[in-house]
Amino acid sequence: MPKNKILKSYVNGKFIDSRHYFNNINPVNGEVISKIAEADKDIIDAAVASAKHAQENAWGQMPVNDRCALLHKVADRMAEREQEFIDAEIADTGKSLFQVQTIDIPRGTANFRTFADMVKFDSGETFITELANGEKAINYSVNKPLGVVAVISPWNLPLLLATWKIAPAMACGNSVILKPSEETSSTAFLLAEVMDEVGIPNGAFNLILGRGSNVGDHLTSHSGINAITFTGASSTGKQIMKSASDTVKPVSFELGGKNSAIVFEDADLDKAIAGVARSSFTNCGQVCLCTEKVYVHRSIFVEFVEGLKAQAENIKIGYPLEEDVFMGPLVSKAHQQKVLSYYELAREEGANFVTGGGTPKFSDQRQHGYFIEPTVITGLDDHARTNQEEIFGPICHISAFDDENEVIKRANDTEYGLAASVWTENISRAHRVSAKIDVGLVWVNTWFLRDLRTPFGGVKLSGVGREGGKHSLGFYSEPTNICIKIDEH
Ligand code: 6OD
Repeated sequence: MPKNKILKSYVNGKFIDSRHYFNNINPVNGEVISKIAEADKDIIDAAVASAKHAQENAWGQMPVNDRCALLHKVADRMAEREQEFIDAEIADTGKSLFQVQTIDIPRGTANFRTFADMVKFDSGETFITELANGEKAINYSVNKPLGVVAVISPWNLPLLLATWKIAPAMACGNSVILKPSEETSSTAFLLAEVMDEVGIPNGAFNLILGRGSNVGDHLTSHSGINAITFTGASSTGKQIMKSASDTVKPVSFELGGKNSAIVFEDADLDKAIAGVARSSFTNCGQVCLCTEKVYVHRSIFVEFVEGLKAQAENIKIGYPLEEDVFMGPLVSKAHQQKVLSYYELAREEGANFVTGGGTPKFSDQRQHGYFIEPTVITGLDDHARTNQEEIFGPICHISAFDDENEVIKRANDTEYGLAASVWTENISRAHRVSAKIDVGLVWVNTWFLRDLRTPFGGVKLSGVGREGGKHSLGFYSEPTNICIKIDEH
């Protein structure tokens, strides 16, 4: 993306400028990548009005096959412009080419294709009703779109998480207003161009750019928004829930996590060490599913800690396009400061730093970037703040456990409940333990292996509702039950 490029909101089929701009920063070196034209209330109002109009007309009335064919075209055009999406995601986030190529961008197209296919085979429920007094009826349900859905997406997996919500929402016949994180607007802007190019009717997809503090509340409290879907911090989820409450909007939230990995004495140790390194340090720990607490059976504790230390020290940190780089910078200076403040807190709480704990030193432009070391710590109590609060950085704490019931209790001793991973070669133990962990997702001998048809979401502070497969179709539509009496004569 050229440095002087201005990213604009997209409303009713047009890109809209504004009087206020803010800088989009490259986290690798702190330089300005582009400028973002910040939307204001009038632009949001126009987006809501156009989304409603499209939903009631061209988009909402379109036969489902045509709608899905258009969403496939979106995926096809994204694939044609893949390199631009890759470049844009890397520029905004600094994440490695390997990750963007294997996770972020392929999921963008897969999200559209999956939900465009699924919705065609979605059907309502039917019941033949026979009452005790002999009356009969047939009940069936018709799934209708909710109307206008606000999609509020985060900076950690920008395209992946925006499309994870846009695709099913649009497949179900809703219009969408996307508000991406102000840190990562570039792939959202490209997506708006793609929607425009393939002929999505004006208003069916709108993009609002701006800082959450300026535009968020007006959008989430807007009486014309019929539902809100959000992935991000639990604290923001609480705010959105409050602002949505006046008009009792349905919400679907995927929020923070404080995820455990549990490594049993019967695990394949090499696989477990490599797996926990991946679950702790992928995307610099900036995935809500990342592991921050590791429980290892006492009999293999020392060996495990040594192994994870070696893995962490082997991670190459650097430029996203450099060969073998696994970790780029954190997304922003503010986030780097936050994660470093947790490294400091861990020190104050008495942690032993097995490795890491600071920032890598560079003698080129990267010294102005937001890099951080992968960090492994031990020695803290389960109730230390470091072990209770979501850090969202490349750090994990390892502690030893002695038996199964103890570790389940300790893993559940958190306000969060998103994901866990269990490492064991004992199949019964895998089933037994997984079912007892209070989270929405458990991975056994793997991590972040995704099937888009499965329920995805968290419990407790980690979220409200589930998306994925029929759960997404369920959230983005409203069933109307129709009851028809059948007369005997
Ligand atoms: O893979 C997904 O569908 C998903 N919702 C991932 C969420 C990651 C959160 O950081």
